[in-house]
Amino acid sequence: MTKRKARIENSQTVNGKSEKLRQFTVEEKDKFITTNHGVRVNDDQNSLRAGERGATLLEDFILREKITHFDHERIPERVVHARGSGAHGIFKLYESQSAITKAGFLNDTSIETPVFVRFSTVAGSRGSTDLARDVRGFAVKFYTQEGNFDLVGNNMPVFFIQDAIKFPDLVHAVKPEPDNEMPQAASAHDTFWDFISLMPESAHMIMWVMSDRALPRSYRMMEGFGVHTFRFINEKGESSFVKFHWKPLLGVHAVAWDEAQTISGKDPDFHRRDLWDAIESGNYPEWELGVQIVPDKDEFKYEFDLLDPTKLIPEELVPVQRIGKMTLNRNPDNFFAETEQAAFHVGHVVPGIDFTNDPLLQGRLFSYTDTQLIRLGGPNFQEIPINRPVVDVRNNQRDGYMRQTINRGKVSYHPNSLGGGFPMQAPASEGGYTSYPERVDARKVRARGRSFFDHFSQARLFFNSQSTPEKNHIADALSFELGKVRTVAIRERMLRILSMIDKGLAADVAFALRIHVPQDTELPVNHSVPADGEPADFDSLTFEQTVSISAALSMSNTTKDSIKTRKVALLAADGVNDESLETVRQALSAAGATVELIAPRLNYILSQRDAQIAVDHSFLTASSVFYDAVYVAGGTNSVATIEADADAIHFLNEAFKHCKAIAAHQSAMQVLEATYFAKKLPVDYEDQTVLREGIVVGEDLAAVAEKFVLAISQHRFWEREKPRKIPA
Ligand code: HDE
Repeated sequence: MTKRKARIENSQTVNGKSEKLRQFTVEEKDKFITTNHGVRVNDDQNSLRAGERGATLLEDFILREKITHFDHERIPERVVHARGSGAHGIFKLYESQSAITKAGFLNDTSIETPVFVRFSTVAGSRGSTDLARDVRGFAVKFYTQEGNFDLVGNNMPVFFIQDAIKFPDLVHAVKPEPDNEMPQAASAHDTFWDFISLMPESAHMIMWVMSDRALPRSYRMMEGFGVHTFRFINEKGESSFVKFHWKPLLGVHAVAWDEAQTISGKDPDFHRRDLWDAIESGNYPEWELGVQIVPDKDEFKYEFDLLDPTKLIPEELVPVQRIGKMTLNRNPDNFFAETEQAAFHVGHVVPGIDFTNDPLLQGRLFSYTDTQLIRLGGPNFQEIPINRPVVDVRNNQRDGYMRQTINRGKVSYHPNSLGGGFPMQAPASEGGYTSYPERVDARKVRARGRSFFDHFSQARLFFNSQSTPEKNHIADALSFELGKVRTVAIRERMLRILSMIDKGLAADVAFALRIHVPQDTELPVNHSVPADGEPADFDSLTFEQTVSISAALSMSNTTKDSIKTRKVALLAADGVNDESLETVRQALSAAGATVELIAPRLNYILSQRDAQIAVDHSFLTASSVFYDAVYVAGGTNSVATIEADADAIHFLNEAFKHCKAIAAHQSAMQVLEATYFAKKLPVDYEDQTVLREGIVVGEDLAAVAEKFVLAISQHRFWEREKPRKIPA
């Protein structure tokens, strides 16, 4: 056994990172206030004054210190991904991957690797809403026994641009416009679509961002992707290409756009709260780590280029193998110290993982350290507790702002004799990182390969793979976004691009905007030129596709077998029938849902049997958009009160509009009849349990509960959205 292997095997601590963080974690219980220099403070209410009504004295070191620290509390927010939420957890491998990678944490199934994960939106500021239509960041720091590996990915498998040099342009275009700093956390404005309509390479990503993937129901219910093709290197030095995936065990689910906008006002922390609450209540979010492996020899086998970050590898061509599971099981103790100061870097790799020449990835390798230097204030950000690896750091780097480590001795250079030659270089057998010796024989050029020029085939693949409601949502999203664009020429240019993806889609959007799809206008010039000359027209750059529909791209094919952690609202008032409330509540809780009772007023309601039943929210503080489903309990008085409550009826109408499962006890039928949707549904509510389009009504409570659970597990009944549109 090599020393490297022994080092890994000897260090199987259960979340060693949390243990290490503990030494920096402070509790205040039973302690006196002190100054930053440890002097106990006798009066934290009054500054030192020249007399009770006199001026404050400069000598008041306690006041000065406190105010000065306060004045410096803010650091720059991340230039992108400013809004985010983090959590600690562990990663456990299912089966050794030693045949393809020598990375220790992917070789030994007995190791639990600590992780810290940060989810984020991209465009908005730190305080912006979680529910913006946007890409979500999905950044994972693995604290492995060979150093930190950061998988800095997104919830979409492709990106807008092919070359890092366009990133500042993309971000400038999507961020609030520079003259008036509007709009916040939104892509629905002229500069974004101006840029996109001139960048045909963004077509595929635009399909993803206009789809419901951009509106996750929860961070816990979204996929993650490494986006770029990376390399795995095994012990023999052999390389294979790898794409990383995170597959959520709860399935991939989204909210409706109208719902997202309401949530943004009623609870802009919706995703943050959801993640926090799930972990606090022991519902630990889980994802499986998946890999798509392409042997080195197959580099040129596909119609797309593996190095092009606007392309994915359809799972039909290369299946995703699930190799391990990540569980998030601890909330941070301090948002700033951990989540805000976490510094991810796509260049943090460990032996066994290497880069490819994807030009976007190559640019990222520069950007991430650079940005931490300004954001965290200097070159020692790796010493901040959340960023420290769990293994020792030894080198000859010294000094700089806020240096923590006290390096002993005279020697800070290598080679040296005065320090005995230490620290010394590690041979590969001892875990020293060696780069894959890829052969490069080329001329320096500023150009892209012709294999990067098919911009529409995979956009079409994505669109064609969607269910009808998903396609409708894409058309609606584009109509909304382009509807917010003021410059007509930009709308027209976008329609021309859409017509290259799908004529029907372009026609739908054109109809909503009441303009024609331009037929004869030239497509935007491709601003990049292939290495071998001028780009031909786009049609001749469309390569024949081997896959025309990919099931994995549609969220309608996701796991729908559980209601675990789903939030269900029970509506009731005084006089509620005890059984009709409790039977359904118990069935939902037993199936893993979180159930909350909502009533006209807070605190409690009195049931038919005179029991005091605790109320979680009133209609004033609750909203249907916080729930996945809603149930109306029975009982004459309760039903009469709910029926007469406009907020309760709005609650139900809105839940219907957002295509959620709705259930009621037969005796609460009159409440449903007071809604808009009762008139719209061709449902026969005779005395039987009905499950149609997600509406369950019945006398038999066990049957109602069972069908309701089934309906909630379907997530949404999108089919009812268009034909049964109601005002709400
Ligand atoms: Fe990032 N990106 N990015 N990015 N990125 C940052 O680093 C950048 C890209 C991603 O939770 C910044 O620490 C460039 C793709 C995530 O802390 C910055 C390019 C993907 C996060 C940066 C890209 C990502 C970032 C801002 C194009 C998906 C949040 C603050 C070449 C694979 C990490 C920071 C966290 C953050 C640069 C494109 C994911 C400025 C130059 C593609 C999840 O360094």
